[in-house]
Amino acid sequence: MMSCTLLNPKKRLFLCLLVSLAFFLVVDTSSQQHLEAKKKLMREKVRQMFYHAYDNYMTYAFPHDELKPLTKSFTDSLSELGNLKLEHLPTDYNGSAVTLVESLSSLAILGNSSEFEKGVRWLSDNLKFDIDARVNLFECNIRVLGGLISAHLLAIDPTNRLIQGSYNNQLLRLAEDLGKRFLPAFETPTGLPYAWINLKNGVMENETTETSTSGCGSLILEMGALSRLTGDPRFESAALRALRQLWRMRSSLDLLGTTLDVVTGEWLEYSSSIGAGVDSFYEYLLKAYILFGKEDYWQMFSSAYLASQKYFRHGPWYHEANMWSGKPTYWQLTSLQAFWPGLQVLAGDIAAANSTHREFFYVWEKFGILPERYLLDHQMIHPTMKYYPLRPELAESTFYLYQATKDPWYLDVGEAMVKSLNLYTKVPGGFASVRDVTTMQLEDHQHSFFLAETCKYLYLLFDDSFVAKRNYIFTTEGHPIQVVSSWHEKLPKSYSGNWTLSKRGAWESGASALSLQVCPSIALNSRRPEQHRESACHVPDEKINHRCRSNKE
Ligand code: DMJ
Repeated sequence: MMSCTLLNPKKRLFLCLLVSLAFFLVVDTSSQQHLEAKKKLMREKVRQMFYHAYDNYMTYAFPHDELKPLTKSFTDSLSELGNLKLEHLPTDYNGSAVTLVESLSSLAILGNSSEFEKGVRWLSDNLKFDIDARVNLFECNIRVLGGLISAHLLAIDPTNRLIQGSYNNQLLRLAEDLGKRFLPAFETPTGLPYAWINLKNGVMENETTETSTSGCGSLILEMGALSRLTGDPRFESAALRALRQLWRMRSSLDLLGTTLDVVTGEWLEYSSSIGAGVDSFYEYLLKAYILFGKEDYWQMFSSAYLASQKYFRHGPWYHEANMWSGKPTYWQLTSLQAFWPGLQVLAGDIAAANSTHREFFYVWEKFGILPERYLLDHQMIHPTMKYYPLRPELAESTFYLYQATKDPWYLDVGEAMVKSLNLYTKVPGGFASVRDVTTMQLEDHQHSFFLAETCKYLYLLFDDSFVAKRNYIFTTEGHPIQVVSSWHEKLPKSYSGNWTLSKRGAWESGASALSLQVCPSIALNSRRPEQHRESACHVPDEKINHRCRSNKE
């Protein structure tokens, strides 16, 4: 080959540039090919995980609610959630197939139309809610109502081709039946719903009046969607009334407590956080704004979000704080908090999301899996809450961050998580929860959210074709609901360019909900233009594309 040095300087420069360009192109193409090969391999691994969990459930637990993978038996969690002992259930009660309901949207994402259709047919013929069981409203809403609504929307979407025969809205009818059974829970002086409801008999005598912020503040996506689909406004207005009441009860710092009384409307637990008992309240404010385009949701979210950044955030960590004084209460990481970076991605606060996610992954790596609680002030695991019940939150945030940044580091995180899950939690009968992450002792329970969320988010991390095609938001239980302009009352005031484009009627054109990122600073400035408040958002990234690799960056 001719050497560059034999040519005149101009030609030499040109040739050298050409050679370097070719070199970089080859390197780039091969690293791209490497990335694609890795994604393919990983999505197959996650697919196998899903089917290992699903097939074992179908073999040993269906039509009961959840699988006990160590003993290859079942548990009826829907009624267990209601503290109802199995022996007190009606003798003909065979469970509500919660894991099947929760698996439908994942089956759709995996493209398994025949299993999806089989599930829909079975549920249409057999699922009944006329049972004397006391269930938790929040859990039943996010798992069963949300699972049914999402599967119904997927079933009627002609582009999915999930149902070959006829489908006559059976899942929607079931959802409507369940939604009506929820309504008596909202008949309180405050409009805040009871945490527990008997599906057959309504609110039971001497029912507890205590509930949590997430328990009554995370119903609007499912119940709002149910109203839009059935034309019956009662579901959405009950959930919205409860949400507004909750918001009215906030402190002057825009903080909410964790537990409250639905009859008196008084706070019972003043310690406030982004974790257990509150988490999905924040999530639903932003997602309701995206799904329904109501400015109110945005105003509530932006104020609540800024307060969370002001009073809970300490570097990348989030401690708890007293809702009245804003003073720190507990310095602990709870595993549910790991959803927060995903929410921050939706809100456009990617730099903050990145740094918090990194710390959570650090704790995951330290123990091999994420413990339920980790004491930040002592840098040690909580003495009793050492368990890991196959939770999805870190996988969820990893998926969102990869979507936002395309930084391959997040694929490595997903790969490490898949490896740990297979190493520590896979057993012949499915996937088992971990009782103690310091010994990896297992517990006989495969929660339905492992199929609804953990496997789904890991799969979407390595294969995002489902979200690339259409515009979805995911409920707190990971069930996709398509964002459609006809559900929007009016164009939101603060929106990004992509939002405007999408509003031109081309929801199908490829914009994903992730491209609808909006920033609180915009809304705040437009709300009170006279008073500029510093937003926690948009901390300028030192590196382009947010490709930070260390905490310092
Ligand atoms: C899920 O049921 C939902 O994500 C809920 O919002 C809280 N977390 C569990 C799984 O960890």
